[in-house]
Amino acid sequence: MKNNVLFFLLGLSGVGFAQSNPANYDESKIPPYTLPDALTTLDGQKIKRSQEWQNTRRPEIVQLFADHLYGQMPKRTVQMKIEKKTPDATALNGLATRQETTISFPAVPNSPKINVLLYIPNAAPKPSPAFLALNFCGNQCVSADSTIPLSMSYAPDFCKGYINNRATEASRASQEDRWPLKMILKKGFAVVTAHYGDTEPDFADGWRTGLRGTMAQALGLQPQEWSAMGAWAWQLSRIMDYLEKEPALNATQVVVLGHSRLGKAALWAAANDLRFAGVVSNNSGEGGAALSKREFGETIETINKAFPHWFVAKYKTYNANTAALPVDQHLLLSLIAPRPLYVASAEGDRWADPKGEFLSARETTPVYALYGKKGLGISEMPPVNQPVGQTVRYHIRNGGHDIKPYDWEQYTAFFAALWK
Ligand code: GTR
Repeated sequence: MKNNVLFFLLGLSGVGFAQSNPANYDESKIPPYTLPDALTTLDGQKIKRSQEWQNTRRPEIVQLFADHLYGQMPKRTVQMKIEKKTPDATALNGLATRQETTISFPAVPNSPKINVLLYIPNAAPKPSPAFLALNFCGNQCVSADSTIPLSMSYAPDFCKGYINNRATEASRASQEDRWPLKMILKKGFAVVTAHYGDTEPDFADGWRTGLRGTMAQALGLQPQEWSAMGAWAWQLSRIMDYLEKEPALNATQVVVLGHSRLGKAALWAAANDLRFAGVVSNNSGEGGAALSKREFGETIETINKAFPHWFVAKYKTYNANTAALPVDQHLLLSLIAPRPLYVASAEGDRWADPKGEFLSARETTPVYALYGKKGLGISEMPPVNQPVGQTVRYHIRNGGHDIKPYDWEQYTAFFAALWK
């Protein structure tokens, strides 16, 4: 079994990765830590107004995360080609119009193609708000709809119906329980997805054949100047470039959503791209919503050893020294302000540190207050299955590391109430 998968399974089981220090799940053993103040700049300036946040502290924090975790995002753009297939207005028993669109970069040899799958609600008023979320196992995994082309991209060993990491017909609908399409569409939201493997295969040297290797010259970035998380965040923004031209969608109401590693990527995408009108972090854990300095469950060391390509080399210098890290994830979440942000945990997902995800979301309160927006509004974790908060919202549901219909029920209700 490939190392990555072993650690993944250990992670999912909540069993600490058998690293030099087994995972800590005891609150009393959390080392003392100090969180960097969101409203104090590196040179000690106190931020009191939203304009100061936007002009000074916010860009400083984006650069800190680029330097220490996710890498630089390309400044150069590359010409995109958008090829739309003929839509099928009878999809999902007439509930939706299915649109398949391929994004490519013809000027760059061997560059990735991003195959985007959209389901647009037929009954809802147009243009529709949308959830944009990458998938782990190919577009065909989200639905039994047999007309969805099988992904040709690499998928991790945990994807069912794959042989040697390549899709077979048996992979169809393999993760449909994570995609309650009918419920989401009936709430009036479109669903937009693409396979994260289209941009960079998720293994240590996947960058060689992925975006970071094939487009290095075109984008003006060496592969090691950024990370797989940055590549998947870049993929989300390129899809957003396309959605801005999709008349059936309201491009000012696109929520970027991610589960687990794809939640980490979604947060980094929204930190860099203000076109995402809302963000959902579902069990994103270490390097996502959870505070690293708690060293609870998965740690910087364990994630860097299991997935060295997810973050830049600099992040590995904090493996045994989280105190030296000049940021923590509450600052990443603060970059979403003043946009609506939903952070969700699962009671059985100790590896992701639910309390660390809650505390991180809570610490965004002063930043949202600069804009007159309310955050979670409570200091202690809420009971299971009782969502809390206003512009920043949080829930911890029962069950394990996953994205379930309960989660989607809360997300659709949250954004429907904001945008009704
Ligand atoms: C685990 C990893 C977590 C999370 C998870 C997932 O192996 O340790 O950080 O990303 O994979 O993506 O499902």
